Amino acid sequence: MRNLIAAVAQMGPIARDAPRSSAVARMCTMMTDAADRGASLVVFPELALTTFFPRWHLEGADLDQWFETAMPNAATQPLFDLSAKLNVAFHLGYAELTPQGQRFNTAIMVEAGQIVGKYRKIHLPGHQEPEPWRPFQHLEKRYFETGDLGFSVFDALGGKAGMCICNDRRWPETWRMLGLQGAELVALGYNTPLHYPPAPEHDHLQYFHNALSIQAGCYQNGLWALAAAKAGHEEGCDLIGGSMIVAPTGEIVAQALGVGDEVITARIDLDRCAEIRRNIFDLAKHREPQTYGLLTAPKAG
Ligand code: ING
Repeated sequence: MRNLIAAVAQMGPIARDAPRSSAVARMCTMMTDAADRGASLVVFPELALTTFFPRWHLEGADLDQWFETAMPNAATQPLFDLSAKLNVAFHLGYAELTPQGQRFNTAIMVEAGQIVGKYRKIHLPGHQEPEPWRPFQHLEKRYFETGDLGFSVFDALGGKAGMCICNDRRWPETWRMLGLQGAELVALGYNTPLHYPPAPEHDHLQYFHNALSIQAGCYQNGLWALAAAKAGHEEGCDLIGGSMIVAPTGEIVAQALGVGDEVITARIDLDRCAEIRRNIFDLAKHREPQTYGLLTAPKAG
């Protein structure tokens, strides 16, 4: 049995004018709480250092201020230091501005003070141009490039770990790419508004679609998921909570109750992936990729 206690640290709202230090302080408090409960990993949300800025049309310095040009940096060093002190690995989402001027919605996995995994969001939701009809914007396609690191799996926590970010979780390709590489645990963060302007008739389904996507991904690939929301009423926009830990069977083993800062934990056994991967979803034995050509064919037009 490869048991570990995993934690998901859901974060409540981050105000637009809140310094990164306050978000980091909140995360340090939750990492300490997780460590007190015996956790060896804690997962933080997508873009966890600041408010969800793609909800506004920003240009120039007003946009640049939301990005990290180095990681770790002065603002996040306390988290790296605490992680090393407590011997708790962590997953963190943030906006990355590279030295070459590229912008990505990025997540890292840090173990023993070192970055052991990095992922840049591939499925960018929202729109490129400001759309005034919307009560709030969702300009991820304007502010970020499509991730260029692919879906990768790396050694961490005594097993094989992978990451994705927010909208990625809705796409079965995300989970299958990680499953095909042997991922046993997938860490992810999300910022999901309750109101989806293009289809408001689906607003009441946001929690259901969140769980459906993650549970399906886990079951169909035989892996654990640790999903952390940025939640609550943030700068006039309600974000869903629903942070959860899901087993390879698809069962939700822990779930956040509120929409504020909240740590949930579960004892997970990475060896339980085999119950699925050696049977119903033995990918090597049962997949028929020669029939799946459409899945990777280039988009028409
Ligand atoms: N947020 C949302 C998500 O995929 C969204 C965008 C909301 C898509 C609601 C569909 C419905 O959870 C991010 N940041 O991707």
